[in-house]
Amino acid sequence: MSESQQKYKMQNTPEGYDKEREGIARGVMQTIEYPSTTLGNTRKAMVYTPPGYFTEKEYSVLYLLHGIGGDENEWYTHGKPQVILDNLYADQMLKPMIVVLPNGRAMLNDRAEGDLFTSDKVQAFETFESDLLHDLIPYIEENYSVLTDRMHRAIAGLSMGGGQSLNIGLNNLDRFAWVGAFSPAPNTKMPELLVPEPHKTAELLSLLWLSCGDLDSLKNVSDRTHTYLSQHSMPHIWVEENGDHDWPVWKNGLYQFSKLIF
Ligand code: FER
Repeated sequence: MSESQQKYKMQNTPEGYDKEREGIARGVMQTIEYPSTTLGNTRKAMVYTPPGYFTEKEYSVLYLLHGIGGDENEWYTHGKPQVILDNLYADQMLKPMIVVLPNGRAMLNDRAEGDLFTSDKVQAFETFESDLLHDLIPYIEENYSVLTDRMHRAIAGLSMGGGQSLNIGLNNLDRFAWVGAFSPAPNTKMPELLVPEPHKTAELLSLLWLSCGDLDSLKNVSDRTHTYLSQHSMPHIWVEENGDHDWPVWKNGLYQFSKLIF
């Protein structure tokens, strides 16, 4: 990872980056179902295949995770990642990638219903590590034309999904070379547990992205992570932007992060 990540200057997100544009090629968003050995049931995810997806080519994969109030539809409903990514393709600013939108609450009833902060529901965001590694990734690799090495696999997410991306990504560097957290939540492990060996992590990781709104009440999680990474000379991109714990920050995170990966 390059030192320049420390001095990263974010380019402004252009006007209309998240607005549907006429006359450009579009990717396809679909809901899939996969067998989960972790939970013993069938689980849903959404999958975005890019414009012109064809199976003679092999694609990188970004796993994009939702927050505590969401499920596999949350990014699609609120973030319109397919619009952001279609626009980036039209401007030739993106490497070809499939984006998988999982349900990160790995429990039998994984709908965002009732009190979302009960311990079993919070625990389910940890259980997801097994579902992702042992069930969803193998399913994607069997059913889509994708590259399967760590350099072509990224994980990013918002809030609880940001915490998951850090916890899972940094704990499985043999599987992920690109990790992004947008406003990571208190499920984020303490930094000395996330990155116990900064030199080793720095050597393996291609990008560690951390961003948060300055009005976000959870910003202490990003602050403590950024402080530790800086103290240990661990290259990463840290973006503190104007905003709250909300979609403008997360969509901007997706826009910026996706341009940098692969
Ligand atoms: C918490 C506050 C917020 C917490 C999780 C969240 C597990 C998650 C917020 C989100 O995903 O938007 O104390 O504890």
